Amino acid sequence: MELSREQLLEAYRRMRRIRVFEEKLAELVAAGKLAGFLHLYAGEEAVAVAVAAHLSTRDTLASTHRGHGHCLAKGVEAKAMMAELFGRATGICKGKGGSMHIADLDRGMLGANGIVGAGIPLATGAALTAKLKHTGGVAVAFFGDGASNQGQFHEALNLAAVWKLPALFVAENNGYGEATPHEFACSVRDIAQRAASYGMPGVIADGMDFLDVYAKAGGAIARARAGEGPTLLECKTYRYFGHYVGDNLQYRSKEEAESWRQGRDPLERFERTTVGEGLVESDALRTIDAEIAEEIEDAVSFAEASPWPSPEDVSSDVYVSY
Ligand SMILES: Cc1ncc(C[n+]2csc(CCOP(=O)(O)OP(=O)(O)O)c2C)c(N)n1
Ligand SMILES: [Mg+2]
Repeated sequence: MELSREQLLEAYRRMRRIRVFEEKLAELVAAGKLAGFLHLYAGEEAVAVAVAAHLSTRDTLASTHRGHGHCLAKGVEAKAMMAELFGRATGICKGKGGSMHIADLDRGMLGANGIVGAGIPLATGAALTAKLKHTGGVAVAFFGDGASNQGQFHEALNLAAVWKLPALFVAENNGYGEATPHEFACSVRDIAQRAASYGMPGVIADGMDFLDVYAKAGGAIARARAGEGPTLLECKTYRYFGHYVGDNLQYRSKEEAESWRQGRDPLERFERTTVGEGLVESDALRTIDAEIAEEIEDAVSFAEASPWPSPEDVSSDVYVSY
């Protein structure tokens, strides 16, 4: 095992943080305490955390409308994200971004994005910057199966391959774009097949398995850092909640949802393997569970007690001036 006990515990902590953060948001919406359009990442935790485990702050990441998991995996503070979702002045974007526009440039988190597929060319641009400036950094784009049918996916992958950019394209294939099944909208079974059109490797990982994603993302990122160009990594995964909080889920069966959870849940599976192989102790995981439960409760209290942005600040931090 290439990962140390500490690294494994940190990976579990991040996956647990995402799970509890997302479940808390669903609860807050149901209780009428939180408004706005939320797309939850629960079920897909292993993808973001395993990819981000290979990244440091010199590396950049572009996210999606389902971006909380990517932000937390990249190290954005849960407290500042929660305040952002509550629209408070203490939020990571001072309450002006909200769920779909969380960004934290100090941590290389280029932003969630309300436009499906728009993170792909942004990450490609960041990879070009890294290459031209010789930063040694890698840029990662996360996007869904639906986004892989967008024009910008194809344009960006082509250019990234032509220019041999240090980029990783992570397709999170959760089987649906809103209520449309992947098979209905996509010309190939595996999104990874599309890599062949652009002369880059196409790799498939089990997105419910942290260790599988970690190994495959690691190979692709090492390749990118070595100047050998981009990779398309498709992670087969599933979102536990609906497309957005409030989705009635009529387009998929309970059996289907259960078949992705039973024995495959990314946190349970991580625990089974790592505890089973004697790499971490279950007590250590339970301590993390308790710490995360408290951290998320504290984040909510912090957000609820935080001030609203003041009307005088309505036009500050909205435009970038050069
Ligand atoms: C350009 C654009 N088209 C349509 C939408 C509406 N929309 C929001 S999310 C979504 C589905 C995206 O599916 P996928 O890429 O598979 O991501 P997932 O929601 O499954 O994570 C759509 C069509 C949008 N936000 N932007
Ligand atoms: Mg999808």
